[in-house]
Amino acid sequence: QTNKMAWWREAKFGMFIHWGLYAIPAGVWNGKEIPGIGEWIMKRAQVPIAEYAKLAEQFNPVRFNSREWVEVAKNAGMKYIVITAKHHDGFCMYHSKVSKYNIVDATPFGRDPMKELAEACAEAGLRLCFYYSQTQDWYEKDAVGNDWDFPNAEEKQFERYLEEKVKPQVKELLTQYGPIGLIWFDTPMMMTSEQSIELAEYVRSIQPDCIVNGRVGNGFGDYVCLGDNETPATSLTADWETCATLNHTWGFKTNDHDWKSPETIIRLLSDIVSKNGTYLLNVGPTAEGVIPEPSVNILQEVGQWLSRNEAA
Ligand code: JFZ
Repeated sequence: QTNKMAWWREAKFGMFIHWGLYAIPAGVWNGKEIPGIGEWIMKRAQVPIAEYAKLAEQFNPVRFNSREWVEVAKNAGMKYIVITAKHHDGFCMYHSKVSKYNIVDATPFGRDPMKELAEACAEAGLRLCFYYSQTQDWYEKDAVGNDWDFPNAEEKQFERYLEEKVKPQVKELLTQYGPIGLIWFDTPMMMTSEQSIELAEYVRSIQPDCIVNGRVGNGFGDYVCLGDNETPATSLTADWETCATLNHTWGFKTNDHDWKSPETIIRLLSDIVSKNGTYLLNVGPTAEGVIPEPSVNILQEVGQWLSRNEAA
């Protein structure tokens, strides 16, 4: 346990990447602006699966370059990357045999960005980690969250979804891309203690050194996850991480231009690190596969400050 946490305790600073089909509408559905975080647009606008899935047919991020993304993270002083392998919308951003609803089989792009990122991370010495939404999956009847396509909650077999989709996909993520630093689960909601333990143990059974974050649920992760930009008043004895956005959304939104300043980010980073925490800072690439320029600029300034102060 102590051993496998060592790299993460030293890392202090990581890049969170929210990237998926939601980058296409980017906060606007049928010409209407949908309030809230961009990656929740399917739920917020109650978009039927049949309609949302059409986004896949036009997802072609030809400007995606894994080396460029890893460069941005590395130059910012970040030591690991956590990217959305599957967010709440259920669309897999990697090549899955468990679900055809994935970036290789369902888009004109046809490439597996996780393979490319795994290579680029290995070259640059960064740890690759995966975000995986284990409870909410708006593409599945048996998962949690989509009550517009699936109004009959009594028919839901959550356990079946865990066995037939979550576990097989977690296994894919832990066997197709080399060593994975951590799996970042999210919004445990109805997960029971037994289910949380089992999922965490399942990860460990495949890659014993893979860290499991706190949102696997019920306190069974390897460290505590705080909310968006939340920092405790004092240092904690437990390992902890704050995940945070640079503007007000995780997934890309065309109309969110309210960026934090580099000074603010530097202050937050210093505060978090001084309290023994880790800062997981988000970027939301566009549907073309580009990290928005304001994000790149902020991160570059943070990295320059770090190297000037030799704090990296
Ligand atoms: C969740 C997701 O719903 C969201 O889309 C994004 O991926 C984010 C990183 O995680 O949202 C949460 C969940 C929990 C808290 C905050 C945002 N929390 O505990 O403060």
